[in-house]
Amino acid sequence: MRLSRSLLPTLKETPAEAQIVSHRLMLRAGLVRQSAAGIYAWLPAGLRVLRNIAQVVREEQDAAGVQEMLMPTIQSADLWRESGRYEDYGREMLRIRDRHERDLLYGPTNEEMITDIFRQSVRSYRQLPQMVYHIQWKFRDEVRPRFGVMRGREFLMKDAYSFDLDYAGAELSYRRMMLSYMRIFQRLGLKAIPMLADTGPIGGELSHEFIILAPTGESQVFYDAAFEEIDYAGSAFSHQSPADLQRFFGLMTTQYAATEEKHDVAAWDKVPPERRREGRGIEVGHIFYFGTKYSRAMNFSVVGADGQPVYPEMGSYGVGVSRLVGALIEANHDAQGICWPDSVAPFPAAILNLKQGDAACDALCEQVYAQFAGEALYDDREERAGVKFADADLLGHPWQIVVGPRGAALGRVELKRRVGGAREEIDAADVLGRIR
Ligand code: 5CA
Repeated sequence: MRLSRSLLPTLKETPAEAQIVSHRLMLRAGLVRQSAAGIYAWLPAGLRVLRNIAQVVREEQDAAGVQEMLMPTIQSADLWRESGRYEDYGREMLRIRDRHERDLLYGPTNEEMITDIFRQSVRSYRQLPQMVYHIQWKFRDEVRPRFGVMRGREFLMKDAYSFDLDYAGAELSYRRMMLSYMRIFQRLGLKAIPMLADTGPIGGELSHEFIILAPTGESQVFYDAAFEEIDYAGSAFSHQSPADLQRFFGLMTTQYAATEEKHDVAAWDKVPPERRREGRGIEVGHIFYFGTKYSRAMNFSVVGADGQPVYPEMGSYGVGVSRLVGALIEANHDAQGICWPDSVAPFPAAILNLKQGDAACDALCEQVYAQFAGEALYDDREERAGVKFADADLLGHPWQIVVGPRGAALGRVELKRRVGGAREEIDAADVLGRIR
């Protein structure tokens, strides 16, 4: 992308309405713009980050055997009347009426809809177990939308649903999903810890929240650093092996981790002091096992092996995709701006032309830009070097490629790493190879 013709409106001043650092930086770096309370437009650079996060989620869900699909945002109220949640959900639900006076709603979650879809198409025990997911916008009319995309009203969620024939199967699905989540968060460079949680409006018996530490988190959390030492993405655990999943789940539930509401001081005192991690936490994911709550309420059964009806055991599993953009910034920034991890950065590198209009600089920048096939940000504006450096730091590209007249004469550029600030001078032809 050429910055001179990009919708990348950076701000020098700190917007007054933003209370936390990620919200301030998202506005200043031109990632989003608010269009109404808790409702945001995603500008090109912000959308790139959102898509990169969704892609990591997608790859890990696919690897765990979860099938991708896409359900609509608008749902029929009748489905929610079947489960009883149309009344129960309360004022967080955005209710809509169409021209035929039919009651609709903007989906806050999809348990009813997916149960209906399975009810229409799955008849036999032979077709289960199955897991599906989609990445779709949700709407919750939060009382107090705040902190930018962290607690929005319209937000992007990955939600998955599992259908099993019995408790043992449902337990496997739950554990498989938990492993998939730990891999997702590890790939995003986040230390997210699973903590036993309340089930709230989703309902059910078993639930874990995935929480990362950040000073602006909404609740106090406590955990054993042992969680941080496990390599979830490596080959230690396989999704396919029930024994591996059991060992994995054992590790996740025997080490100490709790939110304020579930904190047990006596158990915490037994964790060696050097391994205690304590602070404010942001919830980036939440998983639920709720058995036959929806399959019974909505009368969805399959014919079992013995010819008798079986109500499938279900679970649902959410990741806050748009919230993760904010959470990642909370975890990765400094006084100058954002420090994107390589896995989600909008661009791997920015090319800074320190003397726009100088024939040698312009030519060398074009040569480097061509190496990236458009997938770098070329700062080709007629601006002072200081402005370009400040904007590149604010936007947080993992690499900065600095082209000035002295180096350009020799075909050389300065390569700077955003985190740590290490610099080296290299031949322009070697840039892409060096970054990869
Ligand atoms: N149906 C279940 C699982 S699919 C469900 O809706 N779970 S949830 O309510 O816990 O939401 C899942 C995730 O969405 C949360 O962990 C959080 O990361 C994200 N989320 C929830 N509410 C908001 C919000 N108002 N703004 C941004 N993200 C949100």
